[in-house]
Amino acid sequence: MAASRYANGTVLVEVVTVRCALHSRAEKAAARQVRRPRLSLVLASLGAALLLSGCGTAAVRGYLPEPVTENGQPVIDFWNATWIAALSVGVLVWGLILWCMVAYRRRDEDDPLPPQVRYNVPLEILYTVVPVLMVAVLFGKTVELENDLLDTDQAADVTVNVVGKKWSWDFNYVNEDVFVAGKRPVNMDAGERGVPDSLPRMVLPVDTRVEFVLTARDVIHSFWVPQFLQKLDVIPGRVNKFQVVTTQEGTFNGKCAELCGAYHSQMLFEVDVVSQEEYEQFIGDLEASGNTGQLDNTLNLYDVQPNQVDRLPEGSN
Ligand SMILES: [Cu+2]
Repeated sequence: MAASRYANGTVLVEVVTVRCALHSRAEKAAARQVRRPRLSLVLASLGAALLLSGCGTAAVRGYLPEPVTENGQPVIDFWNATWIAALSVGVLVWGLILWCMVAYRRRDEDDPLPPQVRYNVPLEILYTVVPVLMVAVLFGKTVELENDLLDTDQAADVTVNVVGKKWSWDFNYVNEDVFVAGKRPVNMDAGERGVPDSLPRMVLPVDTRVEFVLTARDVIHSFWVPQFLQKLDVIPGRVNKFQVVTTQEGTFNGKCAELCGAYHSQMLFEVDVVSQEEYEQFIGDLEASGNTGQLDNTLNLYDVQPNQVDRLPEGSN
């Protein structure tokens, strides 16, 4: 033993020092044991609070609105996959930065400076190729999903020609040959704000494939029902389309998502998804009130472009 080389007094001091060290290590370990349950308790309480407050389901869908069409879930899945991929890259990069900062921090013996490394070709090729591949995969997946969302090959049960106009909407029910005419929700002379009662109302049957055919009377608008988790521009002279399958009854807000002028923010509408009977009742009411025929594209400021005419539903102008 090294201690045997010293006088008795020195050995005693060393034994006391070792005992103290052991003692303080045992104290620290005990303290850690006391701390551990507290930490797990805090995490468990946080998790429970999150679930009980309803944040759990919102978090599962990446804080997107609750979907009410069949297209919703694929959009949520893609959104979650995208941000998880982005966060993983972020965590990796932040981790590497912190590790470099700690492991290669300046030390006392680094005077003036340690050897400097200027470049590393294999590493640079790696961190160029990997992000390019990741962006390519994200791009490919985006195109794939977008193609699915805009697929209109299947025959729809209900076709609605949605017409955007400053600052309201007309809805032509193409097959039923009835229409809803949106009134401007604002009295511009009096400066009154729009009220929900005056909003145009689109009624759709539940569990039904609906095709929206989008046209504009004047300027560019965008047809957006947040709970559909997709939106599409409404462009003068063009005919844009998409389909949804309604999955849930309820009343959902719709709005214009393209700045289209002074009262853009009041270009609102309401979507009511109802039972088949209620839908038929709604169509019957429109017929009874004389809203028959179509508010077609002859009312637009600009003609539908010749190469777009084929995209209009049969019988529409
Ligand atoms: Cu608009």
